[in-house]
Amino acid sequence: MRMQAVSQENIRAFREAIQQSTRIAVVGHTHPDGDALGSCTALSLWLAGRGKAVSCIFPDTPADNLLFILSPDVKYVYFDADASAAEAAIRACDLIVQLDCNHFSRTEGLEPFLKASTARKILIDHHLNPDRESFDVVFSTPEISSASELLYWVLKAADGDFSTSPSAPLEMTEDLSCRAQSRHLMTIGTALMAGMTTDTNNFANSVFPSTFQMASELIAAGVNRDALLQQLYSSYRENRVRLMGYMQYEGLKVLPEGAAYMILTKDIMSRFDLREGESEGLVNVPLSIGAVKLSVLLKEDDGHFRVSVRSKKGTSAQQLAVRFFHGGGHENASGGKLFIGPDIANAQAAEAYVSNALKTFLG
Ligand SMILES: [Mn+2]
Repeated sequence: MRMQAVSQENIRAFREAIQQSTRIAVVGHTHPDGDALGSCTALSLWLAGRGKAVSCIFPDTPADNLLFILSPDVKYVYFDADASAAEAAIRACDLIVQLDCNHFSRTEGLEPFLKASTARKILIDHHLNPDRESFDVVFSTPEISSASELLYWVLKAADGDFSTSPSAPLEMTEDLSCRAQSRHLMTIGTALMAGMTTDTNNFANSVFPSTFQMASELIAAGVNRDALLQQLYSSYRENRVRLMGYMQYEGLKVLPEGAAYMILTKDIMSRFDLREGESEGLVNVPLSIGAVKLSVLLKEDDGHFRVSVRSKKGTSAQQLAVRFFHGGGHENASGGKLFIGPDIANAQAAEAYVSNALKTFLG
């Protein structure tokens, strides 16, 4: 099986760029999710296995519940924790590989340094409308589950037996109560499986025949999917479950037009002592209602709301995000922002804005 998007020409250019470079920056997007962490970790391990000096750079520190995807064999740099280290790593590199984001702007504070860099640049991404002009080699496939899956096919085409290197066998510890132990066993295959699993919401969305094939091959190679699922979906704190219940009971608004929205304010987050990453998946819940085809979650941040949009097939989450929330992403899963000041007068005005946006969009 060969992914169509992984052309021989692109693979040749990918191989050549890596051969000709010694210091490589692997870059992911702001508020890194499982796919960003999984794909960037997997590529960093693969490059390190080929003797490259690699820095894996993110605009901000990952959420606690995703830290298990990190590998102790990778050097991570977070712009929010150490801006000068991130800048230095980008300045020093002779190759940049950006994963799981279609535009420099998705890297927030890293953007000016990436733009200024004269290093060769490779993009490996599955979002709509990639910024092709800014990259020398572009792997862009919107019809795929995740950046992790796309990277899997790229690495397979570039290096047939990558899944057994650098550290076989692919396995996670059975003792999942010990995060340090499971981190130690994070491998290329497990990182890619983690990224694909989170982006498909455990095989619920954006799943293609190639996705099952990747999963099948990785499980055959020894990736422990049970351990992965335990970490991803059965290791939350009680606070999250109570917050999810509260939001569904008190916070959910359903419009007759076939849309639903929820607003997660700072007040609610502090009442439930909610941490970054703990509202993951909440935006999907309203889509379980038959009449709801579009779901929006607003999450209050400093000076703006972070917006998540999900839709059923036939309704475009992406168009809503582009038209009303300065965002975009995938057809049925997009994100954006709602700015206090430019878009709405104050935080209390968010509800009227989102309600009107949904009515206009579906009306
Ligand atoms: Mn992704």
